[in-house]
Amino acid sequence: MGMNNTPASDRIHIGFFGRRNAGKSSVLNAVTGQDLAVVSDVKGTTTDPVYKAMELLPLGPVMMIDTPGIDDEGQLGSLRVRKSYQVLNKTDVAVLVMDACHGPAPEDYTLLKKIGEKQIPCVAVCNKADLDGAAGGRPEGIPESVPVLSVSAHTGQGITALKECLAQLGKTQESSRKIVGDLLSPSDMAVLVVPIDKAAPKGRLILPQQQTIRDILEADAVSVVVRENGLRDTLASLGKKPRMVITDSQVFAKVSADTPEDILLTSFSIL
Ligand SMILES: Nc1nc2c(ncn2[C@@H]2O[C@H](COP(=O)(O)OP(=O)(O)O)[C@@H](O)[C@H]2O)c(=O)[nH]1
Ligand SMILES: [Mg+2]
Repeated sequence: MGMNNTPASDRIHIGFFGRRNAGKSSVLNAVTGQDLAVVSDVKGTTTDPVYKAMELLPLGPVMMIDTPGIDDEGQLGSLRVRKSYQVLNKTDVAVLVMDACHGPAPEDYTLLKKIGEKQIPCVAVCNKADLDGAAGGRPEGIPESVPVLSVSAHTGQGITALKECLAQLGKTQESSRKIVGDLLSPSDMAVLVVPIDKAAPKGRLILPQQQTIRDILEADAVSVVVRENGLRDTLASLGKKPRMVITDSQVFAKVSADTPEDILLTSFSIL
């Protein structure tokens, strides 16, 4: 599949959040090098989240999301704030944009708390570092797990560092979604041991087994599926040594006895 037709669900979703006029749209544009989002000094210009699928090097296919301000007021404003918070449900990596001249406001801390609860990897940026009133250093009360960068959407200061940070946060997020794919190289072979006993559902495999097979295929690796009694003969007859054996934990002891020590052994439940 070409990069351009990567489905939205396979893209790392990067959401830009923050108060009105902090420079969310400007920082997003600086990171992408494109004028994707409308920049304006009129507060509340972005009224709906804006999605843009693109390639972001060195990360790969991403979905960039610009959001309305999290401090918008009035009935319409609070609707916009709600829309921004809804974007968090689809966000793999969050960027909190703050104005370095103002520092974090209560809305920023509330958002960081929500991001922490959802365990979304996050980077905070203090934007407008080019201005005289910009504070340097790390603002108080930002969780230690959140890196803080000083950037300027206008001069480009710190934007490369931000891209590298996004790539790193995106990569950890991506590998945490993989089951075994990150342990296998293309054309590696994995042998899956699936007992067909009374406990097995009729006519199908259980979801963890299906997901593991799918993940192995996505890694361009090969899966061989056998029942526990067929493992020893299968391992002996395969032309090449498999990289790993993945078994149902019910038969772990038997499978362990039948698997040579130089082949990795794990179970579906561990994965
Ligand atoms: N000096 C300076 N102004 C900026 C910077 N980034 C954004 N702005 C200005 O701040 C205002 C709000 O920017 P915008 O990106 O629309 O903010 P948003 O509401 O958070 O999306 C605009 O007038 C921008 O030109 C920056 O790095 N330096
Ligand atoms: Mg905006």
